Amino acid sequence: MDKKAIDEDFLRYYNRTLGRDKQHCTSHYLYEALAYTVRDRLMERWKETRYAYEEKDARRTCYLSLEFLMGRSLSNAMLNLGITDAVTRMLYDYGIELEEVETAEHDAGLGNGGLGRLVACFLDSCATLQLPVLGYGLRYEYGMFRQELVNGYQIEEPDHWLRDGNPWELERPEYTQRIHFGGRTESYTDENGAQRVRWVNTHDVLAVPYDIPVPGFRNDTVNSLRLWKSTSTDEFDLDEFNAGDYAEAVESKNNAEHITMVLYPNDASENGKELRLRQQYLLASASLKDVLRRWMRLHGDDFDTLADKHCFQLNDTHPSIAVAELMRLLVDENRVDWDRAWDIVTRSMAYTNHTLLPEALEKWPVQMFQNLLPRLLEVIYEINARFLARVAQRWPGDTDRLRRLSIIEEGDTPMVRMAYLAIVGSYSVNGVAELHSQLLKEGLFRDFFELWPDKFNNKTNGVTQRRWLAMCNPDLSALINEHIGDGWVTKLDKLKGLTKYADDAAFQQRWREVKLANKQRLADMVERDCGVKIATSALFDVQVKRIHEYKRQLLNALHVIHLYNRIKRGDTANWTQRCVLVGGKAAPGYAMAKDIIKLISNVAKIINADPDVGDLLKVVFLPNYRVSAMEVICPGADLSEQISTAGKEASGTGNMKFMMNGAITIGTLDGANIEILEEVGDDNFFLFGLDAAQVAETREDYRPWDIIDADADLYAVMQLLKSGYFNQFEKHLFDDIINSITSASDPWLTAADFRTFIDTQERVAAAYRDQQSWTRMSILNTANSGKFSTDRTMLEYNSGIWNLSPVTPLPL
Ligand code: 26Q
Repeated sequence: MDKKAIDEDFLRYYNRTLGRDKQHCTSHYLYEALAYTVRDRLMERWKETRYAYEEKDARRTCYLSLEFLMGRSLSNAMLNLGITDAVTRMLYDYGIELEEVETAEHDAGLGNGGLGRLVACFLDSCATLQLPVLGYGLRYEYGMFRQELVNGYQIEEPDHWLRDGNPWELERPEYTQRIHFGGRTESYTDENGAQRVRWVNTHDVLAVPYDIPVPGFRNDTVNSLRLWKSTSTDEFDLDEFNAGDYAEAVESKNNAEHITMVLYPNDASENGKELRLRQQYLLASASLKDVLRRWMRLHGDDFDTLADKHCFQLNDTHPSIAVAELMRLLVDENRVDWDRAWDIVTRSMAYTNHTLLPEALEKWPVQMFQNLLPRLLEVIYEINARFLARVAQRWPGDTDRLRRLSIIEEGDTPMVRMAYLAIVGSYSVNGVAELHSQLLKEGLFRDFFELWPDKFNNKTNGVTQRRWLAMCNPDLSALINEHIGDGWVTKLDKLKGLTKYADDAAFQQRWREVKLANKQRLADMVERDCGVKIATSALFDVQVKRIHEYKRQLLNALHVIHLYNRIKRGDTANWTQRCVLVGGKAAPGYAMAKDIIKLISNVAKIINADPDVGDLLKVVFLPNYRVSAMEVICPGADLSEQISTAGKEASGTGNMKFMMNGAITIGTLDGANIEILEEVGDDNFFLFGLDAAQVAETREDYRPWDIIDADADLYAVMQLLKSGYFNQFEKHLFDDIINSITSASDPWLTAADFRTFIDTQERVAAAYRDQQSWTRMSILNTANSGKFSTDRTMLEYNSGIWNLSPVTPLPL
């Protein structure tokens, strides 16, 4: 672990393994040599961790998720191993900056946003808490698309992140699994005279696992993330082959490899795509078979204690076909009785919901299931029949309730409701923030709550402070350590100790200096990626997240246009310089989200070029928002925009990253904002807008035109928009946006929250002018962010759902 040993390995990899020399010193090969050097230091610990789990026969959680948004691994591994200093000094002696090497690593962008990043933070915390938690996911060849902006429009470029190889993965062909699709079912009588079903004439593909190490923080634990890649079985379709269609027969190989080719870039459901269902089933089936393989090696075909030793946590409904697949594996393939199998399933599955938007609840056409997974459809029918029989017992004659609760939605196109399958098959159903969990019980899942009140619970999200403070903000970390020690890295509540420095002028000065340096780093990135120069003296006002109407980037844009109007009419007394940064990806098929990007780009272009504006206001759309960009953005932000329509954002986690890094939130009473406000107090949070109940009430009789007519500022903003000022050569470009804001059925109530947003932003501007009091608020935000560590979240999952015991591996 010391500098000398690291140096020797690094040189050996660089010169001998990679065959490079001083002459052609590219950061990519430096990165690769360093990655191997660091990986070596994980390998033994990884093996010892596996042995320790095996030895203890530890109960474990398998976290099933279609997304793992891991970002970069090198700096995280170095931090957790405790070798960042040694590596920095080693490279320094060669005249190399660590940051240059780190940035050569491609993000592992195997997720859309919040849900995928959340589970990555969970894995970090579980390894740090020494909990036996194993991630199961898909090894997409192409991750989240790279976003480019061309003339203000989003262009999607494929993200071939594996092109230069991936030093963090280990292929494990010995654990390959065979996955079935298609075919049909037939019943037969087994040798004991029992009626059974088998699934025949299937088209099979193989799932090959790749393991990725997940190091804990300086504790010798290295957990695993296992990602499946689909490949062909190399069996030719004989009929086709005999018919002379050799090429077509070989082409079917291709189809198998397509399954894990690309991540679906939608953060709300994309309905009906068969390939997506194939992905979901491949993940569920391969992971469960992997668990049963290991189980049978240790316990034979005795499954009695399987549920005592396993929990399967379902990351949203995406992997929820696992409920039916585990039934099929137990009943059909291992001859367990239905009732005993159901007992095992319902004692091992747990489901986390991440959305309140009803349109985002996954449903699959029954017909598609019939074609692709005929046996699973039968299993689902059986689960549903038995479930509805119980409902009928409890509420005799209540056919409407049966219709509402059925896993199968009747209609012209009957559908399988995946959330209902997940709820029926799980012993725990949780939301991701207090408000969200409450609204699930009152709304979306009310009938189920009435049936099983004890299943429902809340687990408020968090983020890992290792990546989101210690790693991404080293200067602030050093300042904190100097005053309260470094205990917060594993016990985030300790940040409370900063409270007593909140009014200390010398500490405030240091705090501002760190923030300024971080703003400079962010400004450099903005200049490099957008060509816009921004002044670090300005208030950095940041909104980065997926582009979605409910997140209301539009409200932000209206505020910007309002500020522009003020500048143009000379209303600039006591002005606070402001730089508004917006970033995020739009789902490629989401036209309105793409329009919003174009609007912000056009507004930015005009404002930034207007000589009347100068440094008073700058607007930037940051392209290609991703994990590694956030690592630069959140340390440099002053103001965190969390302005969703109340009752729509399940939790949010960007809000927590900003808070931890000393940004102050302007936000609605939505998701985890409510809990952030609770922790930090209303003096240190800019609250505005309707709450969830008022939103519901306002929708009843909503007249945006009345609001616009009664508010001169909003009226002026809408006039400027309508005049085509921001789309001079592209008439009608923003008509859809204007119509949505002015529509009585605008679900997001943008106009309704305009006035209080504008007024609150004015309070923000005034507060920023008093740098002392602003710095105090900033310090108090960091100081009170302790609750939002995923260490806390994981301890709550463990005590409330998983019940795992920590396992300490033998020291090396
Ligand atoms: C579903 C079907 C087909 C294709 C795609 C999808 C799909 C993919 C991703 C549906 C939803 C997602 C992602 C949802 C998500 O990220 N939700 C966010 O989860 C965070 C972590 O809990 C919360 O903080 C956010 O509030 C929530 O929006």
